[in-house]
Amino acid sequence: MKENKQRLSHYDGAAGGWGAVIACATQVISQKAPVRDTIALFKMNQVKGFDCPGCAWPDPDHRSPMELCENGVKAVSWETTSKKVTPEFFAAHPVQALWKQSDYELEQHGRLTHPMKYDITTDTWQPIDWETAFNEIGKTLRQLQPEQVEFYTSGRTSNEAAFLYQLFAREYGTNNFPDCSNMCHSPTGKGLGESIGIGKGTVELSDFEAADLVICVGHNPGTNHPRMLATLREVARRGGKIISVNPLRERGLERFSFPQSPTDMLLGGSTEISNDHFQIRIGGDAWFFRGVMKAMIEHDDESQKNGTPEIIDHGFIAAQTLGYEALRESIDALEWSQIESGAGVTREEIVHFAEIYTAHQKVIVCYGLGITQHRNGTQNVQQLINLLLLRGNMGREGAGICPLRGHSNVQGDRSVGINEEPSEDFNLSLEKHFGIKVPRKHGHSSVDSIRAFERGDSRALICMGGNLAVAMPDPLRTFPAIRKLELQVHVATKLNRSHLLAAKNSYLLPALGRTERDIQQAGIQSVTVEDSMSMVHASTGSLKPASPWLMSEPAIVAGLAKATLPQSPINWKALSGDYRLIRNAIEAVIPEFYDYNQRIEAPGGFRLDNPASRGEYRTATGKAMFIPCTTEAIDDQGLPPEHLVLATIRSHDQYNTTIYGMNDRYRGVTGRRDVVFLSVNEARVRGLKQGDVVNVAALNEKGEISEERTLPDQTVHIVSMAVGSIAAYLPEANILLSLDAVDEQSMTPAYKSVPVLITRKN
Ligand SMILES: Nc1nc2c(c(=O)[nH]1)N[C@H]1C(S)=C(S)[C@@H](COP(=O)(O)OP(=O)(O)OC[C@H]3O[C@@H](n4cnc5c(=O)[nH]c(N)nc54)[C@H](O)[C@@H]3O)O[C@H]1N2
Ligand SMILES: Nc1nc2c(c(=O)[nH]1)N[C@H]1C(S)=C(S)[C@@H](COP(=O)(O)OP(=O)(O)OC[C@H]3O[C@@H](n4cnc5c(=O)[nH]c(N)nc54)[C@H](O)[C@@H]3O)O[C@H]1N2
Ligand SMILES: [Mo]
Repeated sequence: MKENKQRLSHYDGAAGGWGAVIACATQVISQKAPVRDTIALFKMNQVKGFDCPGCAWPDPDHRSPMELCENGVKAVSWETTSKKVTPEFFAAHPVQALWKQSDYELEQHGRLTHPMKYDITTDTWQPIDWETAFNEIGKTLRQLQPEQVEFYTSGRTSNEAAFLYQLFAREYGTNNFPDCSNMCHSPTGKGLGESIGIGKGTVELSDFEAADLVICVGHNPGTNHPRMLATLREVARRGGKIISVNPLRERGLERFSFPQSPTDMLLGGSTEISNDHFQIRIGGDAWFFRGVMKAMIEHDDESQKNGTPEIIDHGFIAAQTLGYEALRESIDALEWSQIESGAGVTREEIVHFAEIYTAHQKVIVCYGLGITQHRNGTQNVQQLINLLLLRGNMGREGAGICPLRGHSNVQGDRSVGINEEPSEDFNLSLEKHFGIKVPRKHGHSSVDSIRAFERGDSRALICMGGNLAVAMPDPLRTFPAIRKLELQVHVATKLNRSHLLAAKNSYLLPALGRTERDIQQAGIQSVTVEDSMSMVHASTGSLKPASPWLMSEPAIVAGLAKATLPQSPINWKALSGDYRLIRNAIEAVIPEFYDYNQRIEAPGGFRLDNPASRGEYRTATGKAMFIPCTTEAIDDQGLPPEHLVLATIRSHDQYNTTIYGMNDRYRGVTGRRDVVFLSVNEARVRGLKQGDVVNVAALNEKGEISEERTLPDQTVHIVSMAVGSIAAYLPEANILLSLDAVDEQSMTPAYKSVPVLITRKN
């Protein structure tokens, strides 16, 4: 990017609108995606089309002719690009040379076209035929112990591919399933599971039509779930209230111009989404929500004395919950001064939030990574549930919890068995249906797997998509740990840095994308995915594959399984030849998927059973549980007073580790990513102003600067930001993160609360 194109400014337009339309067109053109393929966009998220690989927000029942959004267009044109990474490309670019390129440049080379094997003597990837690749991988896997192998899944994998993948790994003999959900919503699975008996959200789209208050905590829908803005717009237009809790003021949550509304587009109209914003400090959520509950309890005590209507729903609590007394005790023990400094907002603001909350009858709490990616991620999630339970906002229409999940099928992958701790029911069911033995020992999550590589306990990595090395914290530990492996297999659509850590036996296997036609023995195939609201629906690709040598993910898994397990009683060829048979098998093993093939025929698919949404709590006690908070996001004992807490965040032009472009439109950043976000006050006390250049250094547990973990040369961008807080982009800022800073309950890294010091660069 040229220097003169770099700009840091203030964006005061609405989210969406013409900016989104222009960005769509620019993206399609820059990817050289043929116009014919771009028309495919119109089929995205339509009844017979393919599911958008962009996000996991559900499709409305009444689809507009073009149910797409700016970031969906980016995700699709990224996949349908006509640029190619061929064997000739690899011959001309040794791995060492590719390593010097940025993550942005690596993926910009285009789609992988051939199966490749790394050749250590020439330091290049060289073509190999599929059969030889499968046989060599199978042979190496047979020489290893199953417990030494890690089977990673990134959340674009379909239910069909994921089910076959876990079946293969379990028949082989391991539960080592590191998964991208370990990096985002494992605290949701764990926290909601303990609190309400199901590790998923409880609301559906129709609940947003009934809710009178929607609380948005720690998520950024304008960028990460843009189609959600259309839902929030409807809530706002019919008089529902939306409030947000976020250290940053995110434009998408303030004002939205709907690209599919002629009035908005032609007359420059827009809808105010949220006007009440609670700017808590990074890592302050558990303090803030305990403060809100304290204010409610105090107010309720007064009401009881004065005989005015109760603030807390004691009837609901007595009938449907357990643990209220313990929660109350833990909250009574807190001083307001502690709460104010932990949350970074005043008691008055907290009381104001409690008043808004208690003035509404049907409340949905939405949340994202601002809640989960902390040392207390699981307990953060549980504080949101406590808040809802205090007023019976669970198990009824218009109320409940709504985690904004990440990858478009991350929730489905977990539903069909990508789980390092499977239940005994699931194990027995797999054994019975397939006549195999599966392991009982629990396996590794993502953080465990990297630690096992480091120790030398695990020696092989199979990746079903994703960019594990770059997505994980702590490249100083993660990269060398992966580089020493004996076997790496990457099933991918595009080249990324994880592939460049190749060492001994490394294979790069190119897969069909979701937009592409998948023809198997039984004809054209559909796959299925599950969105954030437990809706399961079909996705059918229609475009010509990027290369004739691509294989579908189910076919690749079947090929690996056959070559690794020659004695397997499972008919892998039949399963991968007809995905209806895979769905029959899923149905046989997991009863919630009954009549699977029939039910996906319905427009929009079907909803998996969600007992908590009808007030049935399948917890150990059969009741919804109040769970107090015992861990804090930040332990500031020993930290220097001038420290800041840093969150890593996504720009508008990126999808996780995939960088589409250098702009972050709604935050006023153009042409660059070497930026830190800081409030005017935090800048002033450090003698800094807009455009100054700083170094950011991570602090270790003792509060000492870690010289190696430094992010140099970041330009200060002054924005509306909470006290004590600073933000920078992933993955560049991952150098600051420690593989040891995790939520111990879910093993999710604390990507959003890293203690740092900043110093001016002279
Ligand atoms: N276009 C696009 N779409 C995506 C993705 C993408 O990268 N690009 N990624 C996908 C994936 S895998 C996921 S998991 C989701 C992620 O979607 P989100 O959950 O929205 O993730 P982030 O952008 O990382 O962070 C969300 C917000 O958390 C706020 N935040 C930071 N720290 C705190 C805190 O301590 N407390 C509170 N309350 N808020 C805080 C930040 O200011 C930011 O607004 O999006 C999915 N969709
Ligand atoms: N610092 C910091 N780090 C983070 C986060 C954070 O907030 N802060 N967020 C974390 C989160 S929420 C997540 S989910 C992880 C993401 O971790 P991953 O899911 O591992 O990473 P992605 O960047 O989504 O993966 C991109 C790669 O996926 C491959 N790919 C894309 N589509 C397909 C497909 O259809 N099939 C196959 N086989 N491959 C495909 C391409 O090769 C592409 O290069 O990152 C985590 N890392
Ligand atoms: Mo994610």
